Amino acid sequence: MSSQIYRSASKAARSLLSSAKNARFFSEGRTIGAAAAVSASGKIPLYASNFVRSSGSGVASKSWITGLLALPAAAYMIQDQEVLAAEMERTFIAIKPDGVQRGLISEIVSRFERKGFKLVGIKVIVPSKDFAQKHYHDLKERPFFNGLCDFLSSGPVIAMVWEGEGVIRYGRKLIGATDPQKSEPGTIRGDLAVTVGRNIIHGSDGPETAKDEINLWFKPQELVSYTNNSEKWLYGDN
Ligand code: IDP
Ligand code: MG
Repeated sequence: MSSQIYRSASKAARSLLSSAKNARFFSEGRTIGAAAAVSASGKIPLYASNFVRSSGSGVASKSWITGLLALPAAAYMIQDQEVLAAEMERTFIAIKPDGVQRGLISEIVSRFERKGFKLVGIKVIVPSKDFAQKHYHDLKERPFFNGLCDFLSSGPVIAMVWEGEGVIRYGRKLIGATDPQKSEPGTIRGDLAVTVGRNIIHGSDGPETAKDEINLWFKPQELVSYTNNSEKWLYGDN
């Protein structure tokens, strides 16, 4: 086997897997293709989603895919139905009733979108007070808890799940400090809000809360796993 083919295949696989810390298989009709990187011993040690539709529009990965196709059939595998998909980090983001009423939905969505994060779930919901109390359960001892839950349940909220490398921590950076008086200019709260009680947006503060909040607000079938065409321009090691 050509060592050049091996190098380019394993490099592509490494770069993809580095941005996909946890990976899992899933089945979907419209999936991207998957290819196996082949080790020097001829075994098949790992699979990598190549972020290219099986119809083959991906320029970036074309050379190593072509290389793999030239290998003996036993040494590679292209799967259409079952692929290894990169499972990226996800966070829960909500535009609170003040952000919705002030017409800031598109402004906020566009900041996450332009950064390069991917929207995988969105809905308009008026939470009940009971639901708001569940969402803010860790603040139940705070003096503002009751008013906060009244407020969150006072009108439509845009509930969203955003996906991308580092989205939990960086989502908080985009949002800014809890108190808009202390948020840096350039952040959502810094640019668009004035007081802590009306700071327009919520974002999960860590991996555990992200998981819990996504599960509280969304059913699994309301979230969509898909490949965005720009991913090959957003992710990659040099
Ligand atoms: P975070 O939204 O930045 O994560 P948390 O401390 O989790 O901030 O508080 C949740 C929400 O509770 C805040 O976004 C804000 O709307 C509200 N809140 C926090 N501190 C105060 C306060 O001192 N007075 C009134 N509301 C507050
Ligand atoms: Mg919080």
